[in-house]
Amino acid sequence: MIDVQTWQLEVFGSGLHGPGRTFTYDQLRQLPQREVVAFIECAGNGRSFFALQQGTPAPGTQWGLGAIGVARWRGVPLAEVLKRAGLSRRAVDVMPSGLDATVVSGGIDYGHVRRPIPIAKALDDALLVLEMNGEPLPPDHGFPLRLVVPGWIGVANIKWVGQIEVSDQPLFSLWNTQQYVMTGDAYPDQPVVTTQTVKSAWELARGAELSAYTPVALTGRAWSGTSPIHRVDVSIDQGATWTQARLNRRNGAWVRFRYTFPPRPAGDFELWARATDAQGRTQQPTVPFNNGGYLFGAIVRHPVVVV
Ligand SMILES: Nc1nc2c(c(=O)[nH]1)N[C@H]1C(S)=C(S)[C@@H](COP(=O)(O)O)O[C@H]1N2
Ligand SMILES: [Mo]
Repeated sequence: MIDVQTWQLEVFGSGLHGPGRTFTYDQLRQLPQREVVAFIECAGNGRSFFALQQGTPAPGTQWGLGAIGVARWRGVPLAEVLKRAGLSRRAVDVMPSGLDATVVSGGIDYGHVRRPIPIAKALDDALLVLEMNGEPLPPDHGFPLRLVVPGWIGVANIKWVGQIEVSDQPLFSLWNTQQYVMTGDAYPDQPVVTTQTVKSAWELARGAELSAYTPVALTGRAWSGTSPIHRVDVSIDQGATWTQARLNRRNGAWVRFRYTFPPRPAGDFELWARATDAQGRTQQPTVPFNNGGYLFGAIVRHPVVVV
């Protein structure tokens, strides 16, 4: 665990007027604070479905849909810290760096986990958080300081931040060149992964048993990296017919949906939930493959057994 008596945040780089500056933990706590409810979701959430549903496995942790969490985060807007460090109008990229071990692969040391975000996002809603759900950040989630980048993939949300580089040139690290980039036949331009896609998940075990000839109240969650969820539709006949689910009040990061599974005789069924966000992005039956297995946003076929 990092000792806040000796820990300091160091802000430096060519995107600042002067030499930059450091901030102690207490100094950060005295700056203006803001709160946001945001999910942190790994870019690889849902990766196992590239194999399960599309027959094209992607290497890496075979996540189902559990690589996401939502919390209430409180801290200092990154913009406030950058301003006080002497932000220049020439700044283009802002790159926080973690104090966890450097990453060594194939004999090469790639340095600390770090990944740039563009200055526009940095000044918009990126938050240097000190608290999670009303308490100091737990060690696992980045104590003493973490960057929360709402709507962006997990790795943008750097934990245990010790340094922030502000640059007047684009910045590169392992995490926006070799990793977290869309590669494969469908992505000749190899775009860097930034925002999360639209997804939904049932709050139900895969293969759960439902009672025959009985209506069953089911729930799930839907979320999107770029705008609130607008609607969720459900199919239990492989997309032939759809029923609009009811949406609870959203809490800023995801929304719970409700659907009543209708009376059915015994047999195997698949629940399909299809979320659509306010920008009209909607879950599709399949998604093009990418080598990293990122952003699996297709409709997930959730098996249930009526008994
Ligand atoms: N310093 C640092 N920050 C990091 C990581 C890391 O390994 N080191 N992992 C990233 C990835 S890949 C994800 S998905 C999220 C996970 O956040 P959580 O542990 O709070 O769920 O943290 C991100 N921030
Ligand atoms: Mo991740």
